[in-house]
Amino acid sequence: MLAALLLILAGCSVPGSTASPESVTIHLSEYRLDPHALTLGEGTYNVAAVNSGTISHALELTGNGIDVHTKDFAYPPGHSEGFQVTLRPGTYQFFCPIDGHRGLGMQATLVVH
Ligand SMILES: [Cu+2]
Repeated sequence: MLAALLLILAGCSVPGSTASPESVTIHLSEYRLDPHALTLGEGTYNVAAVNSGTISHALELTGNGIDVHTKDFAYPPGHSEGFQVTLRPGTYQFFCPIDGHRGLGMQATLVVH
């Protein structure tokens, strides 16, 4: 049973697979995003934003005609929100939309090719 589950999970991350979206996890803390630079292939992704910090944060992704964000523009430590996004080749920016947090370092560059 466990082996079968692992096979299913592995199948989801095969490059070029169109069966289901791949997952990307971003950790939010004061005042950074981890990872702070990402490179992905084009496709549809489930982005999870985990608040690993000690104050409220959120996540927004803009660029290449896209502007998506977590349901809440601020959610507390220990909580996770996310969104699904279809990415075409180009350059995007992840950032925390809370006033001032982006300037303090809560941003990340995403390159899609
Ligand atoms: Cu923040």
